[in-house]
Amino acid sequence: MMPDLFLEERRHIILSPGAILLGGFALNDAEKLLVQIDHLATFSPFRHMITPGGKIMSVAMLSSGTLGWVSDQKGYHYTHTDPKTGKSWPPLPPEFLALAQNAARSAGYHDFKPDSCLVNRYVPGARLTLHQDKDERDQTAPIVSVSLGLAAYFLWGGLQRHEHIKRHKLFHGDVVVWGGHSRLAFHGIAPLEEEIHPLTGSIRYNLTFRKSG
Ligand code: MD3
Ligand code: FE
Repeated sequence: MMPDLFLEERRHIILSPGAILLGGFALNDAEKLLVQIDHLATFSPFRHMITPGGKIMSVAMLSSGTLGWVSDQKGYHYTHTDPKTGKSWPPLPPEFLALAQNAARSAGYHDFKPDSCLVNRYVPGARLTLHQDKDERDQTAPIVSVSLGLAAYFLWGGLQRHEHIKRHKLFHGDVVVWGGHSRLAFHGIAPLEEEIHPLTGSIRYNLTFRKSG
């Protein structure tokens, strides 16, 4: 019999240097995470932000934590208050924080202290074009991402936009810890396919935990 330890390890895959896939890491927590997302949305509703170029994003977003990521005509930045409500972003739910810290620890980051969780909501056709995450003050901290609901193709390249793009399908419950060399890689999400997930219907959610301030 194969010891469980090895079954666990087989799900830890290095996608690229510094990027560790923890396959199914959030599966047991998924339903309570989805309840928390609905709860957060009653405080800070999902909205389609405007890119600095004036386009409406196809992905709807909200934030929680002391800082929230915002895009508007002025650019990308982090704010303490939700521009839509004028109030603080809702605090990070303890379940969110525990999951993010456990995932980071499994990937070797023992003192990950995220202050922000961006929740992205995709419907079929929604996508995220190639970009880098470089609005965070401390870029040595990893980013932890959690995929829920419909699966999507994650696309990523190198440190320059023109580099070869690889793709990997991210499924419900998958967690990826992006640190080291992968932290500033170009990445995006291909247009979501038309499918139905038993827990979320035609929706994909992605949580990204960051140390932003
Ligand atoms: C690779 N979100 O919110 S998560 C984003 O699925 C974002 O919604 C995507 O890219 C989503 O900025 C992808 C995976 C992810 C997050 C951050 C990264 C991959 C990353 C930072 C550096 C490299
Ligand atoms: Fe990103």
